[in-house]
Amino acid sequence: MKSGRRLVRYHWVWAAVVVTALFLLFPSGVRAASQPSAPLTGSSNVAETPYEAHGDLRVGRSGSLTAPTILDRDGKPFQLRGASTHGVQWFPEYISEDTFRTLRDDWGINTIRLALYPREGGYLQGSRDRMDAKIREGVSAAQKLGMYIILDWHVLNYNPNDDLEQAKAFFRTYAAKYASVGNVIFEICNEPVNTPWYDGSSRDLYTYEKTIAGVIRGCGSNAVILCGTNTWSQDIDQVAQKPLSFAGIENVMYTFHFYAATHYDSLKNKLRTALQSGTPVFVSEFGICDASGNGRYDTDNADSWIDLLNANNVSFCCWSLCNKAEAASYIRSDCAKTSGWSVSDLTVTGKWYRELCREQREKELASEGLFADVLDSSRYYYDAVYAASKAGVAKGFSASEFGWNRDVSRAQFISWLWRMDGAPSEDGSLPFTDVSSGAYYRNAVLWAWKKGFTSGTSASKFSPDKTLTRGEAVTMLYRFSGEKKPESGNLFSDVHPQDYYYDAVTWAADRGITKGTSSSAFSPGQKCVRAEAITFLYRHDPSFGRA
Ligand code: IDC
Repeated sequence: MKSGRRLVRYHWVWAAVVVTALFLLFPSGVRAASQPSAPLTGSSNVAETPYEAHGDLRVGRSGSLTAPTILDRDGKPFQLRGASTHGVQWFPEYISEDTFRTLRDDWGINTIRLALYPREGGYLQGSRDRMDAKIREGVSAAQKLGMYIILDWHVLNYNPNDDLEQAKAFFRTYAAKYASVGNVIFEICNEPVNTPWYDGSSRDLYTYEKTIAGVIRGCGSNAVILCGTNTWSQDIDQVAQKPLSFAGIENVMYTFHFYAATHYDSLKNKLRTALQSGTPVFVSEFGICDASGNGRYDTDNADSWIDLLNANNVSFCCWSLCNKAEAASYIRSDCAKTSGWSVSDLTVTGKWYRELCREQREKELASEGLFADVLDSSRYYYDAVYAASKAGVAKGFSASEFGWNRDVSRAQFISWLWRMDGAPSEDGSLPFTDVSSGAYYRNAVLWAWKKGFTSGTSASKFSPDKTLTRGEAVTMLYRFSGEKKPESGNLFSDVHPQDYYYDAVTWAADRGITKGTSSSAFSPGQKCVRAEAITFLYRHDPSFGRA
């Protein structure tokens, strides 16, 4: 049941992509793919959001990782890919369900970070009511969309103890309000400066964070808590001397920030030192430009930073979701849209981050055995694709893409049938001059020819690369099945007794392997896409020869 639910994740992500692709492929309607489906088992239509798939998070050890990391409900390491807003007092328009949905579906983002500045005209300086309203709107949108959301007390450039009472009041309010809302994460101090991690005084960071974490836990919230570190959250290596776990406070991580055009090896080494010493790290903010949020970009160095984070399952959020005229913004300053952006609406940061997150989402799905283009369990080919892949009969076009709407070659289809028969090795020679001795499909063609499942496209040609037609697919399958044609008659007006595929189509219709492309047409000459071909095989034998 668990894995069944897993398999339907993100189907809403791809629905739009798939529909668009269908109309591009079949402008006159979705004929080929809308084959009436036989009853399919083992799937549901329930969409699974990131939160539905991963549930409440906790911080714990996993495998060979040197430091505790984010674990999902199943205890598996999980990486958050987040979008950090700019200051909510300045850019409240991006805290909306539509914005978050675009980020989730089009960008592959699973987390939103609300940058809640106490100062700079923020929460403690006149914007409290407006920001409270935005926090409520943001959290309920994230709940609805099944995304994680970080409430970031965006201390910037001062000692957070200066506003300790105000911070306690803020977190008391929100930890109590969201104690039972599992997708909320608290970041209690963005970027302090001149505040040592621990010096035994009541003015150090340890004191501040222990106090605030205590307030949050006191309200009954077991949410993950992110603690800032000194020097704009760069001194992550100081935490190990006295982490909050020494005081019995769990589910805590420490934040580390970098900007790729400013920070290079020496800062990477600080991160490595911290991870080696077992400090759980969360990159709640980074940029691919310089630390001012502006200036040049260094995407090569950003890629190198991401490699380091990925190798350690460190979660990250990129600065910032707004259209301010500065390099860090995702959206171009001349674009006022707050959702549904096209790529040309994005800055270098926006394009780079969207690509990164989309790619990482695909890898994440592939690692769970999912193809990013086959996530909608209501598609007629959904069960067939995963059953074929599990049986080793049809692999994906790549690790993350099945290629359901790509053509199938004759060689490919013969190879699938051959694998269903256990991939026997065959001796002998072929009459076909276009099947070379080193071809991956040679054994399969030899097997099919000896068994009489194919006689080629002429006496000397098999035409391995030719795109398979629906008529050919059903004919090869009919011969492979060894079954007899039924007594019942043919239903399709485009299939006639003199056609070579007549018996095969009649058989396939009788067995429920095909219901045609409409109630009266089989479209025998139409090319067969991978989804259709694999579905024919599946309906003939759902075990793909493994039963
Ligand atoms: C920057 C914004 C900029 C704003 C400034 C002061 O990009 O528009 O004027 O804050 O509020 C951080 C901070 C983050 C900074 C960002 C870029 O957490 O607030 O945003 N940055 O300077 N740390 C390192 C860089």
